[in-house]
Amino acid sequence: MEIKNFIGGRWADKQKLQTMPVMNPANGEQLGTVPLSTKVEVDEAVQQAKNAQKEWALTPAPKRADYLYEIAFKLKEKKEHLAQTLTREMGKVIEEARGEVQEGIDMALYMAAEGRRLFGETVPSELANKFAMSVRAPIGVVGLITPWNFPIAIATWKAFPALVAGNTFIWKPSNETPFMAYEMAKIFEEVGLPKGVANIVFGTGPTIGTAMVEHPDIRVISFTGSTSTGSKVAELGGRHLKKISLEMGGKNAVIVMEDADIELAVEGILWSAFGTAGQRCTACSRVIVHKDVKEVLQQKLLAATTTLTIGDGLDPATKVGPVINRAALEKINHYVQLGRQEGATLLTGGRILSEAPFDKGFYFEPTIFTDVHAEMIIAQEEIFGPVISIIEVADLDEAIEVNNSVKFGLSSSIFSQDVNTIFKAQARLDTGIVYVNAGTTGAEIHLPFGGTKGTGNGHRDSGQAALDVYTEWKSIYVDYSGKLQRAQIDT
Ligand code: UN1
Repeated sequence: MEIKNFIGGRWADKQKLQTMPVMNPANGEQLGTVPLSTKVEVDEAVQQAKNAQKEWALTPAPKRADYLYEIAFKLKEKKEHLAQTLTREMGKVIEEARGEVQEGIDMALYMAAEGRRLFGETVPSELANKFAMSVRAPIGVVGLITPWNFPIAIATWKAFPALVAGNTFIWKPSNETPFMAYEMAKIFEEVGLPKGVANIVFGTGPTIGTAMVEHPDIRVISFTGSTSTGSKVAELGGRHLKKISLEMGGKNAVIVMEDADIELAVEGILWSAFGTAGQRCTACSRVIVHKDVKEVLQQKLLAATTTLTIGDGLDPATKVGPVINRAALEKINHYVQLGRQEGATLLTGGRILSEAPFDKGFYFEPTIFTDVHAEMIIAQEEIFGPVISIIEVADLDEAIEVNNSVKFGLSSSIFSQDVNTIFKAQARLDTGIVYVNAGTTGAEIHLPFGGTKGTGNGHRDSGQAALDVYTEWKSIYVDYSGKLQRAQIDT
């Protein structure tokens, strides 16, 4: 199937663009092709978005929100089809794919309700007979650049707050997962979203991502992806004085204290480390364990890991699906080799699965390293695959120090039954998300999503915080005294 750009409400039919194949990572089957657009298509999309934005900004927010409700209903109606398509293009297991589509539905409903809120402030003026308030104003045309690991959920975190706030957008999805964007475009068309409000352009980062970041009429870029690309986006965007919202890497840890419920900790680690084959920004890739429970945790974790069924995510028995492509497999393998060279002990896994039935897809065995030191490369850099490192610590202080010793700060977790330990930890873990007695994944859409340090640049996706990315604050003073009142003039 041939995927097409969606620009100004039209499917770009006669495009003479080069294309790239889209593969199913579970079995190498070609699912279709995606166009490799150029600056010309970006310019056209921005023009359409710019024209549409004037009208869209004047449409009352509750009316804009009505489209989001319709989008939510369509997503719900098509949930199973979308989930299957998602598993086919991205590889995650079907129950996770359903969950991801649900995340999109939740986001649509949450932001639709914002249509009747979009709260600003009314405050007293320091002068008599004067009224003061602040409102959220739309920014204009925004650019959304989204990754392959959550091809629909992350797009909805960005697109829906942008829309309800009165912006129009150009969305560049990942080339690995264009089908979810294509399905969203169909939904935008089906609900009758005004032409030009939502535009989708497919292509590579260097070509069309750069064209978006440099385009003078795109005022905001919201990017989720790698730290190296994100810093280029920030650098280039900074030169053009754009608002750049970045969501990048993680090196998330689960801390297991000596009083933890070990069975629960094992379940939490297993799910957050090997779910989505470790390809979540929030995935657990370090286990920081108190020395008194290291042996028992390690044994139970090992036993549980060896029972995980690896395979095509469409098979409901599968617990760990493929990774996205050959390059990802090689990157993971490289880190595993590095871990061995650094002197970590390989407890289980560590192999690319290349025998049938895995030979046509991209499968990596769930892998556990132990006796890892916090400063080893495998304990510092993002691997983005099913690999964890167990690090032993003596106490809570050391656990927190190790957790905070990485350059990222997305998610962290602590398993303990002691309220003092838990509260001390949540205050000192320097991540944007902290879980207590749960793994590092599973953020809910109505809370801010994002991280500190190298994970981001101070912005947040989802929750109320997302509105800050897509709005400008406008302060309005209404003087009804009938005379000139001068503020800050001391007589
Ligand atoms: C991501 O990996 O970039 O919190 C997003 C979670 C999901 C979203 C992950 N709700 O694990």
